[in-house]
Amino acid sequence: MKQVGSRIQSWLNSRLGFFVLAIVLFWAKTLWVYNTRFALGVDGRFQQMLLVLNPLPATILLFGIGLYMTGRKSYVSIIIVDLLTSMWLFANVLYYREFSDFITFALMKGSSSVSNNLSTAIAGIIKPGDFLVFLDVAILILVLAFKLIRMDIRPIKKRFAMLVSVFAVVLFGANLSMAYHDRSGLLTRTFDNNYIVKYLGLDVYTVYDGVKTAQTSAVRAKASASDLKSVKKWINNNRIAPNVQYTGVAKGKNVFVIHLESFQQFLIDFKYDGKEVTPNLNKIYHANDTIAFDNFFNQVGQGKTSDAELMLENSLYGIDGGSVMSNYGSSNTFEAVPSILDEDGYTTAAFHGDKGSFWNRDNTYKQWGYDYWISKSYYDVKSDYDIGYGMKDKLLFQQSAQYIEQLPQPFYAKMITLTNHYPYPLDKKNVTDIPKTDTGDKTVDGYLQTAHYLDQSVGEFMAWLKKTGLDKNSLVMFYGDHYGVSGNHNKAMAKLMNIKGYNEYNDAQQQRVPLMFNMPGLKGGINHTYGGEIDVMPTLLNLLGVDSSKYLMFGNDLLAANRNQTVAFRSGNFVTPQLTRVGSHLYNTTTGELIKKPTPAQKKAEDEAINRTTTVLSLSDRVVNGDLLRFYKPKNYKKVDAGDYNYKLSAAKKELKKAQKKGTSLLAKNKGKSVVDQYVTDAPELKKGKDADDSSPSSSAKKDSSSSSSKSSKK
Ligand code: GP9
Ligand code: MN
Repeated sequence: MKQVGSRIQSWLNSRLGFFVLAIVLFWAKTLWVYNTRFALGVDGRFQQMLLVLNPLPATILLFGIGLYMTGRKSYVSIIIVDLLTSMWLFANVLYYREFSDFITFALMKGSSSVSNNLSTAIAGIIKPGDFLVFLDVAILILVLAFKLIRMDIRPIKKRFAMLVSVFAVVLFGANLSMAYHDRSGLLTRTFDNNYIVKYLGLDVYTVYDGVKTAQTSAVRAKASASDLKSVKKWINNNRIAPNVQYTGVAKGKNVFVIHLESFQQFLIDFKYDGKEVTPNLNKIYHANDTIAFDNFFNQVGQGKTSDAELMLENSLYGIDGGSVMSNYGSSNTFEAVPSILDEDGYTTAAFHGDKGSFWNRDNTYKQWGYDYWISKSYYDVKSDYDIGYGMKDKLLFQQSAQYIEQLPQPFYAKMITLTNHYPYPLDKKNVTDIPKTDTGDKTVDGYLQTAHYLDQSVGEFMAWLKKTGLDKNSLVMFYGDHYGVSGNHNKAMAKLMNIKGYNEYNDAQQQRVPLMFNMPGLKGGINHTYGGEIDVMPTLLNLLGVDSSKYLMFGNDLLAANRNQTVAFRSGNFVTPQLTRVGSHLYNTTTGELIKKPTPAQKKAEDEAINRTTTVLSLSDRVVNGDLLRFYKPKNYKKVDAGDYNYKLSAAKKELKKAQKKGTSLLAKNKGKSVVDQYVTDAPELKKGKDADDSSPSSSAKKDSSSSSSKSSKK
C-alpha cells in the first residue's frame, strides 16, 4: 500500500503527473458546475456521456500549452491557464444565474446595450459556493507552495507535447461527431447556446461564439448607410397601398398572436376516421368574422420557427443558413412589431413553454422591444407537464391566464405553442378521439393526434377569452409557422392525403399554413390571394391602423388589391397562382403538370418570378448581414434600447404589480379579482383524485417522450 502511495507521489512529482492532476481537477470541477449551476437539459445516457466527455478535449489542449514550456514556466503556465478558464467559468456561472444563457461576445463588445445588465447582474448575485470554481487552482498552488508536489524541471520532448495536442484534437473530433449524431445541425443552426455547452463544452462554445461574432462583425463593419439605397429603392418601387377598407378596423384592440406549431393548412377541415381533426380551428376558419387565407405559405429556411417569427414581426427573410435570431438577434437593430406597437401604448409579451434561450429569444426579444418574455421559468412545471420541447399546450394556455390578466391593455400577446412538434409524441392520457394514422411512418402517424391536441388547447383558450369578455376587445391572429411533415415523408403524405404520385410539386403546395384574423364584427371570408409570412406584418399593422409605410418591409398587405403574388421560398423556389418552381422544374400551380416547354408568356412570368425571388432574398440578406437598420430612422419611431428590458421572473412580477396602477388590465378592471379560475381545461395533468392516479400520467408522459427515437426530438 505504502509502495502504491509513494509511486503515485513520485508520479505526481513528474511534469506529466502534475499535468494530469490539473486536468482531472478541472474536469471534476467543470462537471460539478454543469450539474449544479447550469440547467443544460441533459436527456438520456448518450447526452450524459457527452456531458462527461466534453470538458476534456479543450482542457487537454489548453493545459497542454504548458508542456511546450520549460522548467518552472511550464507549471506557471498550467496554473495561469487554469485560472483564466476558471474565471471564465465563474463569469458564466453568474451570468447564467441571471439570464439562463452563456456570455456572448456580442454582449461583451457592448454592441448591444444588454451589456449594461451584465455588471449589475454580476454584482448582486454571487453565492459563496460559487468560489469553489477556483478550488482546483487553489489546490494546485498550495501543493506546490507547500512542496507536497515538487516541480519537475527536466526538459520534455516537444514531440510529446505535440502528441498531447494532437490527442486533444482527435478527442474533440470524436466528441463533435458524437454530438452531430445526436443533434445534426448543432453548429450551423445554433438552436440554443445551452445545446452547444451541453454537447461540446463551455470552451468550445466560447470559441464558436467568438468566430461567429468575428465573422458577423467583419461584414457589419464594412456595411455603410449607402448600402441601404438599393434596399430603399426596391421597397419604395414595390410598395403597395394597403386596403383602406380594413385600415384601423382593429385600432386599439388587444392582439393575440397564436403560433400554431408545425401546423399545415391541410389540417383545416381534414377528417380522419370520420372525425374532424381540428374542429375548433375549423369553426374559426369558417366564421363570418374571420379573415382566413387559403393560399398562405410558410417561407422558413433552416431557422424554422425563428424564421417564421422574424418574418411575421419584421417582414425580413431568414438567412441562407442558420437563424437570424441566433446569429444576429443579440446585436442587430430591428424595427419589429412589438417596438412599433409600443409607440401606440401597447404592452407586449410573448409566452412559450420552452426555455427562454431557445432560438436566442431571450436576447432577440429585447431587440424587438418585447416588454415581457414569459418562458418556461415563469410556469409551474410538474414532472408530467412536459413533452418534447416543453410544457404541453393546454397547460401553457391555462397557466398564461395569470399573466394575461395582469397585462395593461391594449396588449400584444404572442402565444407560441409546441406540443405539435416533430416527432409528435403525445402521452396516452392526452390521446382522445383521434387514433394514430396508419401510414407506417412513425413520425407522421402521431401528427394528427398532436394537431388535435393543439386544436383542443386553442378551443379552451378561446372559451376563456369569451367568458372573461376579452374576446370583445381583441383581435386574434392564428398562423402555422412551417410544415409538420417534411418532404422526406412523401410516401406517408401520399397515403394520408390520398394523392397518387405525391412529388416535389405536392410538397411545395403543402407549404401552405393557416393565417386567420378573428375579431367580433370583422368583415370576414376566405381570401385566395397568394402570399406568405413576409406579408403578415403590413397586413396586421394596417388592421391596427398603424401607418407602416415608413418601415422597411419586404412584404405587402395581403388584403390589398393588385398585389404581386409571388411567394419566395428561402431555397430560391417560388409559387405564384400560375407557376410553381422547384429546383429547375416548373409546374402549373393549379394542375400540377410539369411544364417542359413553357410558352413565351410562361417563360416571361417565370423569369420575373425568379428575378423577384432572388432580389428580395439578397436585399433582405444585405439588411441582416450589414445590420443596415441601424442606419435607418423612421420618423417618430423610438429605437429600442435592449438594456431597458429584464426578463427575470422577479423583475416581471414587480413590473406587473406596478402596472396594475394604470387600471387598464383585466385584473384591475375586475377590481383586483382574478379571472384565472374561469379557465376551464380538461388537461389530465390537473385532474385530482383517483382518476389521475389510476392512469399515472407522469409515467406515461415521460415514457412517451423519452422513448421517441427521433434525433430532433432530443434537446
Ligand atoms: C422551441 C420551438 C421549436 O422553442 O419553438 O422550434 P422549431 O424546431 O420548430 O424551429
Ligand atoms: Mn416550429
